[in-house]
Amino acid sequence: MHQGLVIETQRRHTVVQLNTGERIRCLSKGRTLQFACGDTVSLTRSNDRDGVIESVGERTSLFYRADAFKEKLVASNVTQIACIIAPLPVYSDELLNRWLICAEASHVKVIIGLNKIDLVEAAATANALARYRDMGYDVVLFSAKFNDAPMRERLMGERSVLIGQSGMGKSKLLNALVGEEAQRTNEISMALGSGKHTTTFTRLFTIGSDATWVIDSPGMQVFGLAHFSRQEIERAFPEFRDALGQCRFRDCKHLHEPNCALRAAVADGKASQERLSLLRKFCNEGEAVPHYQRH
Ligand SMILES: Nc1nc2c(ncn2[C@@H]2O[C@H](COP(=O)(O)OP(=O)(O)O)[C@@H](O)[C@H]2O)c(=O)[nH]1
Ligand SMILES: [Mg+2]
Ligand SMILES: [Zn+2]
Repeated sequence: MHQGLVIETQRRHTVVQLNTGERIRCLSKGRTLQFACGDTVSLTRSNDRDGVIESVGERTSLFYRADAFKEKLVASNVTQIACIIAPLPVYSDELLNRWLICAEASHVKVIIGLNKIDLVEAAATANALARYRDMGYDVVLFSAKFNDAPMRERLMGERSVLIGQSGMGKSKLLNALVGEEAQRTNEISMALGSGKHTTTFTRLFTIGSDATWVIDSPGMQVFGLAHFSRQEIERAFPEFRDALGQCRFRDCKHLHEPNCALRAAVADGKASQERLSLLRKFCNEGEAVPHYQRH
């Protein structure tokens, strides 16, 4: 039995890097065994290049999305979620909120990276992000093309996953950090002919010493939060935290109930109506699904 780190997850196979640096293309033993980039796994080798993943080690964190029908693991054992957005193409503010909430509810640090600040349209986007700064989030302005330093600084020493819609510049940032050369050395993907420009799979790169991880993921247009309870979702909104438990009714859904502390927070200007609407929406998603098995 060998131990290794999952560094690439494709639809049909997974690439595991052994401590020796060797890369093994693996199939999973059973359909129920789920893993993601960043997982430590035990595997048996079938030959020089191939193997079978037998089990997954304990995790310090797990970042994944879920709807009523299925769940999709994104990254394991990360210390930080880096949400990457850009002025162009237009990003989805609701998706950004989903990542923020998922990170909070998963107890993983989260930062917002606004890429392409070389574009004139970036000024308006930066202004729109001020409200996230007010909530306490670190909003990092950078340009993967011309100056990645502000982002690089946040990523060094952390184990991060880059999350974002397609076209935001995640792969460009990764290129700037590790160099295209390093990415090309992943001969297993090359052998399978996945050298396309759009990222279709998740892959992990280490920078310098192995302390720094950057995981690049494919663009995500949906991100379900069905695996979190109402309480977990509510607590994931920092600006509403003081108001939690202060509503007149214990089971307040923060809709039309009298003396709702969350609605009062909005009326007092401590929180926005948009975020309260998102809170209600995300809570309903979770409650549509009775119980998810926790990983
Ligand atoms: N102007 C500008 N374009 C960028 C920047 N970063 C990435 N791009 C462009 O945005 C497009 C999408 O980048 P890519 O890294 O593939 O995005 P991904 O889908 O998030 O991985 C490419 O055409 C990049 O050249 C930047 O800082 N400034
Ligand atoms: Mg990409
Ligand atoms: Zn309420």
